[in-house]
Amino acid sequence: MRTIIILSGIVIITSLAGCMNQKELTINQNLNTNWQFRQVGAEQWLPATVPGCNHTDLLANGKIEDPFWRMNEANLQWIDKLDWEYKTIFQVKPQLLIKDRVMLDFQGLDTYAEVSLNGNPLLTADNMFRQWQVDVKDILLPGDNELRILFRSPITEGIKKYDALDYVIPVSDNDMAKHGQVEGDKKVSVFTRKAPYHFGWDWGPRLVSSGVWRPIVLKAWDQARILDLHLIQKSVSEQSATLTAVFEVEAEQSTNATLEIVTDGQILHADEVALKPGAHTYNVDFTITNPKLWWTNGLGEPHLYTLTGKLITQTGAHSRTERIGIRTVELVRANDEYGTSFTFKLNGIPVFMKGANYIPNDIYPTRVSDDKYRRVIETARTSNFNMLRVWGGGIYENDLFYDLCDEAGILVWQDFMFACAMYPSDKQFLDNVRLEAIDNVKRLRNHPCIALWCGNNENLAAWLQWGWKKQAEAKGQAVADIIWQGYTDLFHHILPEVVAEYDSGRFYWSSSPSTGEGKPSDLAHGDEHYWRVWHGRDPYETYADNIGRFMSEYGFQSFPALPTVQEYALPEDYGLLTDVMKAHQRSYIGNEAIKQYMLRDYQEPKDFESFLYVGQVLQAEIIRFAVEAHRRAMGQCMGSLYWQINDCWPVASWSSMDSSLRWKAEQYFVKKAFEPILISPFMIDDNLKIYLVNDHLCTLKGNLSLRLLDFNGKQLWQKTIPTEVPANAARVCFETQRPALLNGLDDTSIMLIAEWVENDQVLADCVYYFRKVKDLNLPNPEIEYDFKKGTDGFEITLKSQQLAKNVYLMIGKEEGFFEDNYFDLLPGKAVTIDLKTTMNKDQLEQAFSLRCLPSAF
Ligand code: BMA
Repeated sequence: MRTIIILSGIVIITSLAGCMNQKELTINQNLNTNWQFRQVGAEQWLPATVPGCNHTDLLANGKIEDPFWRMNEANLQWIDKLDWEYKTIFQVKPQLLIKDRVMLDFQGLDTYAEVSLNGNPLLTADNMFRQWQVDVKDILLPGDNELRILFRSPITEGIKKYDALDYVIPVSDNDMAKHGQVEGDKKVSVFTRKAPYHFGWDWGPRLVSSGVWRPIVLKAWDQARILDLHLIQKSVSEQSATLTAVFEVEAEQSTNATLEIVTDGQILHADEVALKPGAHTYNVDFTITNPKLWWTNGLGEPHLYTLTGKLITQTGAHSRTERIGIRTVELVRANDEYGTSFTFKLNGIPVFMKGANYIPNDIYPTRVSDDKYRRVIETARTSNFNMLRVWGGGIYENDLFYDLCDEAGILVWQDFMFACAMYPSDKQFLDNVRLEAIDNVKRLRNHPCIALWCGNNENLAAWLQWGWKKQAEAKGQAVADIIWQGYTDLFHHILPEVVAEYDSGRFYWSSSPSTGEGKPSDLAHGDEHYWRVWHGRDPYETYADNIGRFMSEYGFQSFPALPTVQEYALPEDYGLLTDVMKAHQRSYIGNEAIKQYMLRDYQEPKDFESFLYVGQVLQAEIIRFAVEAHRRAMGQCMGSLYWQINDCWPVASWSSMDSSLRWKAEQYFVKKAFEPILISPFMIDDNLKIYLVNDHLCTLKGNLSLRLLDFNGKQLWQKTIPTEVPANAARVCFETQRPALLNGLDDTSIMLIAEWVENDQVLADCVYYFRKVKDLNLPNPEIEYDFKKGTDGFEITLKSQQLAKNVYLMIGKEEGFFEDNYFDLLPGKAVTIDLKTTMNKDQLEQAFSLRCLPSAF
């Protein structure tokens, strides 16, 4: 390879390539129109949408009812037992037909697919997560071309594989085989490389769909094309970042070409290369001077560079554009006083990870709009997240998801798609997964948001800690051995090898939770899923005593708000134990668990609607308690990802935002609990400590103001404490004994207001109560409010002479977003809340209502 020009920094240069003819070498044609589908054997073809799936096509044709409505899901279990056919007729653009090479690129076929073009068998696919490319130059016709895809039933195919084994692979009850009316209740999900959550989960329906779930594109080119562009950051200093662009180029025959790296229309570097026939890689080194770093949300700007890799030959050019962030991410696992750290360092700085687990946004991922993706990531950003975990029971997300995380400064903990199950151990399965991993690692590795690759979700925990290993051994050591062999092959060899080869430098973690390869989780060494609260029914206060090095899962359920419940239920279904409510609650411990926890802290709500409201407040308080406990332990603990930000259908679940993207109380509470400055009072054995957590990278210097007020606003005690909190640290700033502080005051009707004040500005605050809500003497206040037109809606000013606990502002089914909600309105203090909405004032006055906690009992 001969270097023509060596440059650092962005300067305009004229290369030889600039003089060449730059006609586009490639042409693409998206085959997304004119599709039809039918059940195999049926006469009639019906219109279909591609990308899409058989369920959404049946729905669009009026052949099935809305799967989310009441108990319809149960009636749709026949669909996955059948085979389905899709076809389209397309004409090829003439300029495409004359190209040297023409490929069909199938970016996602779900799952067992047999593809033919003009009657010629083209492809047999068996993995939803892989991409398939097939040469079609010799098969394409000048006029009409017919593409047909036969999708075999994932259940029937799964049963064949299940029956072929002489042992049963352990799989959790998230595979709801019985509910899916599968013969013999066989849990077949693990045999098929298909989104695990399609087979059911403890927050999702069982709707096992089939179809073309990502685009099919005809790709044609002359001479050569860029198959892939990998941008590797080699070193970074304030002065410069050195990078290598690895061009993967497929060439028809030996030819000379120029490879350029271009940004903002300016060439950063150009190399002349001799292309060899076939697919090969060519490295181009380049430098960016004075690089702007990529930072996570809250720490700085997530600066992105848009870089185009250009391949220029004598006859034309092909380019590919990628966005990168200049940053370093390390996962530091070092021995320390607590065990082994689990600390993400961004650009050399240890950063406490704040965020949640993320599941697919719909049981039918193809109908999730770009706008929905935007709103979910915007929720994460405005809720002060800096990390999302793409959990292993869903899908490797669409490019847009990662683009949005790049832009929002949100790191992604990326699981490979394996969850709560053991998997087949045979070579064919493992080879298939290896190719799946390569496809997805290559697709995602340029994104600065990707922080870590993780092998699986809870498979190791299930094997070692849920008793699966023992159960397998009871069937014979050979059975246990073969299952474990499959596990180690996959998670200790194949996946880490793929990461090392295709994305070297990014951390691989074999299982979440664990303390390392093959080692069960404990609080001192790895990441932790803490489920004694909810699944174990332990009091939520135990969060404070069970803090691991990185809390990658913990959660508590609530129902969605009434307008979302109305999307799946009729008034006659309202009740915890009605069939419809039970069908939209998939956790085995059910709706009673919510009630059980509720009655520990609250009186019994007077009706269903009040139950929904109190349930949301309960969930919010519990998760706030957990987040604060984790953040107070900053240093020992360096991450808190609650389970789960979103939903894939309307359901009672652990989500903080429901499937219609309505924020639950939890979302508002975590937003506050994840603020860069947190005040967190914590009482243990009558000893009250007030912590300040500072996520900023500079020392906090100001006053901690403490006041005791009664519920009518009378001040009973006050103290101002000049305080400093070092950068990136948590500190106890005040400590007292409860009896000394309360000094005989009635603790059922007082609260502590804590504020962090810098230069007369309140930068953080909190309200602390000394008793559980059911023991408080809450007033039944009158809340005055008025609306003023704001920029994107209205400003609502609220005021009450007495404490109004957990004020809940509502607009029924109308579209709108309250900037804050479920908050405590302090006596005598006016608060203004922004409501983003397109409603006019009359409509708002019609739709608006509010309530606070005592009205629920
Ligand atoms: C976790 C997850 C999910 C599950 C959630 C709630 O362990 O990994 O499998 O949905 O718990 O039970």
